[in-house]
Amino acid sequence: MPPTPPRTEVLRVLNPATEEVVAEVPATPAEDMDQAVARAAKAQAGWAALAPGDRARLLRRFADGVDARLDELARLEVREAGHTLGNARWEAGNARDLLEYAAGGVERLTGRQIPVAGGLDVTFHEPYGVVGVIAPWNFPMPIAAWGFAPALAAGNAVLLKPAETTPLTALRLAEIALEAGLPEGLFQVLPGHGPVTGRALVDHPGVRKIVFTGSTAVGKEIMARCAQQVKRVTLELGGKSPNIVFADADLHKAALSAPMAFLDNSGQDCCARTRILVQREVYAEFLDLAGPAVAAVRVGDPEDPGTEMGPLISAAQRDRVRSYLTADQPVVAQGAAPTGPGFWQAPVLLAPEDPASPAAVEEIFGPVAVVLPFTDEADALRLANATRYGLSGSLWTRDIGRALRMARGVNGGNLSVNSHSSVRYWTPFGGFGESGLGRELGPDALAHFTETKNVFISTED
Ligand code: TXE
Repeated sequence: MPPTPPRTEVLRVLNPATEEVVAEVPATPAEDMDQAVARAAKAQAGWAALAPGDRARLLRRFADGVDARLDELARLEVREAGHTLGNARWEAGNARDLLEYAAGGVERLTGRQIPVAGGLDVTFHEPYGVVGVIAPWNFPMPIAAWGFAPALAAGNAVLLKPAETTPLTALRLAEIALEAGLPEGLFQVLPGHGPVTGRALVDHPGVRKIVFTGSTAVGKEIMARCAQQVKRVTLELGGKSPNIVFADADLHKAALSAPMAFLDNSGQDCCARTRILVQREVYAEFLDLAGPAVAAVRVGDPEDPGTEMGPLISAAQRDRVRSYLTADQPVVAQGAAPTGPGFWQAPVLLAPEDPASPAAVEEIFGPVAVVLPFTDEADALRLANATRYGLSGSLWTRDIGRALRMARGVNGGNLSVNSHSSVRYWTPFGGFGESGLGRELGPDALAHFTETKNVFISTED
């Protein structure tokens, strides 16, 4: 096991728009994991034994508690993550919706009866027991909820480790769960450092499944560590999603929606459409429309209702983004951002000559996209699939045959035609290739938190 790096005992939460300290939260030491898992296991036994309707009722109460505090949660998210207030309200609403959706699935998590000779064969969905959810900072509430809501609904206990920079909404959600009547210990939030608290959660033998959203590098490490115990793992990792615009598309719509398709959440979105591929015949016209739209995006105070884009999460993230903005990259459009305190970065659209340059193939996770021309469908597909990722993608065309051919050809788990929509809590979400493993959300969300057990009952005398 590699040595554990030294870490501070307190997580200092900064407001990314002002750099002011919002809170200081104790980091969970690795030694606390045994106790947390034991408490969770104890609570889980009673939780799994509840009548499904009773479990569903408690989860609905949890959802109601979130709903009643939507504005408070959204404002907390603005302060710890720098999200615009509109986005943060959507995020709190998404956590509520997930809880309601998962509650609706409790009574529908049914097994099957399979025909056999000489008896009866039935399947059961057995909860894992204790599940670990490791959440990122880019959508702290929704992504945590994608794990904890279906996991709880399926009869598990959950230990949630939020990201170092964004523990506050998670802690508040745990309080709301207790107020709603969820048993003590069933849903615990363990703020802490990834390589300490996160690793202890991954390595603990009492935790039978890990759901991780974050970087591909850490995802690979977690998968390797889970393999030591054949621990179940779901990974939602990075993306470098294409936005493919054909000459026959509604060009206005495609070009004017392209900026926010990569700038929403300051580009810190695994589904961000950061590789804009445009058919050569309309390339110049597309840039004439999209370029000014990029420059016009209002970047500033996240609490101002007119703001479209806030700051980046941290100075480290800003520096990482800037490392891609090298002098040799042709800039075709650039916006403006505040100066002074806060982790600001203006929107940038690059037109690299080399489609394999780092900016064109690596996840930047900031307000930066590249635009590249293509000749025909085959060329578009070749460019679209020229990354190790495969999370999302958009296709703009009026030709339904082409839309379907392309949708089947692009390596990506979540594609949209004449739209940039990727995430709906009732449809499956996940990646191809190095974008992840397994699926979240959708009709099978609860089943992903269970083992299928088959039981044969003989009717022979
Ligand atoms: O991610 P990390 P970071 C991508 C994005 C971003 C980059 C780096 O490209 O620029 O990753 O972000 C926990 N064992 N995405 O450094 O480190 C960590 O504490 C167990 C894409 O913040 O992967 C946090 O809770 N856990 C993305 C979570 O993992 C560990 C969302 C994510 O942190 C750990 C975020 C370890 N050894 C970043 N090390 C998406 N898919 O949406 C860290 N963690």
